[in-house]
Amino acid sequence: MTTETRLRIAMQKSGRLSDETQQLLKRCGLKLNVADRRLLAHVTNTPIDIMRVRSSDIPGLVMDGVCDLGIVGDNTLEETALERILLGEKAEYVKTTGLNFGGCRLSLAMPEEFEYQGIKSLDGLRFATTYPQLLKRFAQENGINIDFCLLKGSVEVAPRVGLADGICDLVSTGATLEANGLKEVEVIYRSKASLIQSSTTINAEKQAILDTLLPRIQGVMKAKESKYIMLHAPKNKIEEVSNLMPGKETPTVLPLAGRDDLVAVHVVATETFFWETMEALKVLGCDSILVMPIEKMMG
Ligand code: PRT
Repeated sequence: MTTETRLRIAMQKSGRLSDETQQLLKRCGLKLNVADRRLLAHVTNTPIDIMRVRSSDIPGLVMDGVCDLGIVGDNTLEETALERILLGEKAEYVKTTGLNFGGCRLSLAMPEEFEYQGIKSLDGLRFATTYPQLLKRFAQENGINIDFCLLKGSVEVAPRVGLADGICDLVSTGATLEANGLKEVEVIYRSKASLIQSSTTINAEKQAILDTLLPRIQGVMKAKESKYIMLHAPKNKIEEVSNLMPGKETPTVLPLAGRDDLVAVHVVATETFFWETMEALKVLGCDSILVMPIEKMMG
């Protein structure tokens, strides 16, 4: 158990996950100044330090207990865990909560002209990748032999320069593959950012900080996915209106001053609120329909 009383969180210094991670921590009420170039940023209103590092270093820092928490893509986490297991190093961590950003997939992609006829047609081929462990696991699970060459960047140029037959890389929109004359043939892993926790026991002071922080993180995530909906509805259509509302919350029905025929309906929708639902509500005689973002949520 450590004697340190400030909770330490590892996050990506700069890159695809850094802005969203910073916003998440700020929305949890943490005041942090990450404008400077320091590796360790102090949160000024809570005993928390933020360690700003490369994404690929985050899992190891948490697994070794150097940081208590980390925010990292599942792809990096799983790759590091597999590699550490192979090397006989510590690979334990607790996945505290999935976060709703950083979504992508790790895919196998081949040149456009390649005739793909199922996984077996990849047998014996060579792939350029930053994720050799996830690639090897996929090959083993599917009973094929795959060779790989390790590249830390510009993976997509490998087939064109004769370094590999195909690639195994992260994809989000697919634009990079298309721009390089490649087509996605198999998704081997789906990833999002996650909050991970060290499996090392922490002291009571740190535990108390963690107990405050975790519900806040979950609250911010829940709020991000939810919408607050307000509308005016005919009094005799309340049940039909409620049935159209996405999510599981029971609507609040309020009287409207001077109107016996109309009521105000307020509801928190936890699923996507589509234009089609708004149109269906209009058909039922609803108007003044407002859909608003929610900043924070608890309970
Ligand atoms: O630099 P550092 O060591 O911190 O890590 P990194 O090089 O992995 O950083 P970064 O910022 O590129 O990625 C951080 C994390 O963001 C990844 O580990 C994923 O969890 C997540 N993520 C989400 C992505 C993408 N989407 C993504 N599209 N990471 C990389 N890409 C790249 C991909 O490698 C390819 O080059 O984007 C390109 C493809 O994008 P599309 O939209 O054209 O398909």
